Amino acid sequence: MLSFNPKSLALLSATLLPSVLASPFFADLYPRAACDGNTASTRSEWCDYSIDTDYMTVVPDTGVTREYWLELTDVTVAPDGVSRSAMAVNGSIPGPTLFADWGDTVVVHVINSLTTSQNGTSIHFHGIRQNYTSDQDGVVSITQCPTAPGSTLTYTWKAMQYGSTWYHSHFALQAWQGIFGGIIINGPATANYDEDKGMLFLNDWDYSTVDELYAEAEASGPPTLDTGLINGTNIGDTGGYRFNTSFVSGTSYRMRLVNAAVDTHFKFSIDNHTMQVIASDLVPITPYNTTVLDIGMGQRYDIIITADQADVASNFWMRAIPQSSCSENDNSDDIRGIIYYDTIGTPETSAYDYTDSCDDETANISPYIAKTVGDFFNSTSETAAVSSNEEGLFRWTLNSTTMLVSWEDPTLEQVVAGNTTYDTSDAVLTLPEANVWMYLVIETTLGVPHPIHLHGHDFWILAQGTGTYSSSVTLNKDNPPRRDTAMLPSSGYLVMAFETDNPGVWLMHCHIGWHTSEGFALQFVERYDEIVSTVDETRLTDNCDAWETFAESAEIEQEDSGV
Ligand SMILES: *[C@@H]1O[C@H](CO)[C@@H](O)[C@H](O)[C@H]1NC(C)=O
Ligand SMILES: *[C@@H]1O[C@H](CO)[C@@H](O)[C@H](O)[C@H]1NC(C)=O
Ligand SMILES: *[C@@H]1O[C@H](CO)[C@@H](O)[C@H](O)[C@H]1NC(C)=O
Ligand SMILES: *[C@@H]1O[C@H](CO)[C@@H](O)[C@H](O)[C@H]1NC(C)=O
Ligand SMILES: *[C@@H]1O[C@H](CO)[C@@H](O)[C@H](O)[C@H]1NC(C)=O
Ligand SMILES: *[C@@H]1O[C@H](CO)[C@@H](O)[C@H](O)[C@H]1NC(C)=O
Ligand SMILES: *[C@@H]1O[C@H](CO)[C@@H](O)[C@H](O)[C@H]1NC(C)=O
Ligand SMILES: *[C@@H]1O[C@H](CO)[C@@H](O)[C@H](O)[C@H]1NC(C)=O
Ligand SMILES: *[C@@H]1O[C@H](CO)[C@@H](O)[C@H](O)[C@H]1NC(C)=O
Ligand SMILES: *[C@@H]1O[C@H](CO)[C@@H](O)[C@H](O)[C@H]1NC(C)=O
Ligand SMILES: [Cu+2]
Repeated sequence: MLSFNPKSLALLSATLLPSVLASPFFADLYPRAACDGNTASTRSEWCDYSIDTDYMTVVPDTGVTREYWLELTDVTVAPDGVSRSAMAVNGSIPGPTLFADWGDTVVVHVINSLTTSQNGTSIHFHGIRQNYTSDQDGVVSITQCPTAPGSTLTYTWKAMQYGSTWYHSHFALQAWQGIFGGIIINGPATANYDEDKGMLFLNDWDYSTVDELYAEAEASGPPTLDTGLINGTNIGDTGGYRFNTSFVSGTSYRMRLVNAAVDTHFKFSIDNHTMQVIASDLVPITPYNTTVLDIGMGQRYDIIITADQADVASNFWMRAIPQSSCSENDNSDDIRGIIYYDTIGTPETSAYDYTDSCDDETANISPYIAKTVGDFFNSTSETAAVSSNEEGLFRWTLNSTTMLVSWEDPTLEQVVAGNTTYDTSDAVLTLPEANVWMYLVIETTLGVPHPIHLHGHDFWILAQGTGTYSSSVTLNKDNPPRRDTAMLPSSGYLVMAFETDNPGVWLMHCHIGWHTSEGFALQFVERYDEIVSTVDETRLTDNCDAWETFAESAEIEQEDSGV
């Protein structure tokens, strides 16, 4: 194979041509190593690889390890001027962004210093495939015990995909107390852009903590939240400031959107600008243009915006608009940021028209690396519903089962112990057969949409619609959208497919925080016989031992689903 190293060429030209230093390529914000595989005008390239490489089967071996330390603490914050208690990673919400190159090994040491709240923790790397590394998936009760206050747990995984995602706590409602941050894995892209603006988090936010709100959520239904944040900031009654970023006319910018809300579906837009969408979750797609983008909880979109509106105005609103079809927010019209060309001021621009809805972008999405879905080897369906438990608290069910798993007894530990039976409330589906297609239909007759997230796999969306699913519904098997989070429409169905190509224990759940805690989840025990050999047993056991010692002495009670 002809090998050509653009990095050495770039360095050579840089020494010869100082003007190159001012080019957008060098203006990229991020530390890069191994493979500086592209420039503003060659984003499809990546050293010996490219956007045409089938990243699902081929991964560069960079030999590089990226090591991070993340410390979780109890904090008091005032992201919009209003002060409340929260939790943060290294003191900030969002926490620090983790950077890697495609093919790097990522090592993250998570230090639990939540000594005031006495909360356990775990960190999940959302959408990361965890190929044969289920024990690094960071889900309490499933792949690990909670990490006790005062303890540290190290996660190690290979960056087999590239693009934008996030890490977040997978312990109780802690992700929405502020324990989250971005992950950027550098790689090729399906369209060119000049500069990378990095992560852009969309959050809902309340002046009560999520733990306080949960009491209301499970007793009387989802609470109306006070407001929302764009990348951790907004204006409130007593202060704050708006997220803002400057544009240079003619330059194109990449932004990496994440919906990190507990219970809000957003439509995102920038007045008078068009967004070119290049990836959905960690999947590069054939680019398409839109002015209003639907983003469900847990979903990500990589967008490119060309600064081509300087003659219209200097200041434009960026908007994250909660959709009232899904949930209520008291500050729906004012979750905004500012894009400015010259000097910052208050924008006077108006919003694009939209119809309130919690739609998915499915119809627009065509994965760039095309795949055909094979016929199913196994298939099943699950009906989502809600009922009240003995205490009169809401619990979500899938085929009448609400997940109830124990922090101190993770499924992986049961598998390591050789256990082959599970309690009904573990909500386990076993997938013993290797490399076959599983189809799963999720249905609901209730008028509530749910963002469904699967761990350890990207899944293919074979069908998604309203009404009752029947065999007359056409399944799209010819390169349908694939991603890790998709909407189950209200009073409708979602038909997902995935290959049993990753031994492990994998959670599937609704990404609405209240619903996860209320048991809207199931787990796949995939290729049981091969799981044990993928587990670092000492790490698993030591972390559980520390948790048990702590939980006993602090008399910790688990009141939620366990995930
Ligand atoms: C996933 O891991 C398995 C086992 O180590 C390996 O055979 C396979 O090649 C890996 N997949 C990719 C895409 O690297
Ligand atoms: C986070 O804080 C720890 C110390 O608590 C520090 O060692 C580490 O470098 C910080 N990490 C990042 C990514 O800033
Ligand atoms: C975690 O900390 C919060 C805030 O102090 C508290 O309300 C909650 O009960 C704690 N949760 C657990 C499970 O320890
Ligand atoms: C959003 O916040 C993260 C974390 O602080 C930061 O890395 C990123 O640059 C910010 N995004 C933008 C677009 O400024
Ligand atoms: C713009 O953002 C900066 C922080 O990056 C902040 O200090 C400033 O107040 C913001 N401007 C407005 C008008 O909100
Ligand atoms: C989308 O917008 C970009 C940038 O404005 C433009 O270059 C491209 O041709 C547009 N693509 C489509 C499919 O309209
Ligand atoms: C800016 O956007 C608004 C709302 O979509 C539209 O009415 C207006 O015509 C646009 N202005 C220009 C100059 O394109
Ligand atoms: C759930 O119930 C449906 C309808 O009774 C049934 O067809 C399906 O097999 C059940 N799924 C599981 C995993 O038991
Ligand atoms: C094995 O599973 C059964 C049923 O869920 C449970 O009662 C038992 O405690 C488990 N044993 C171990 C060692 O996890
Ligand atoms: C098929 O899937 C069901 C779960 O829906 C599981 O119980 C069964 O073991 C699977 N069978 C095979 C052969 O994979
Ligand atoms: Cu839900």
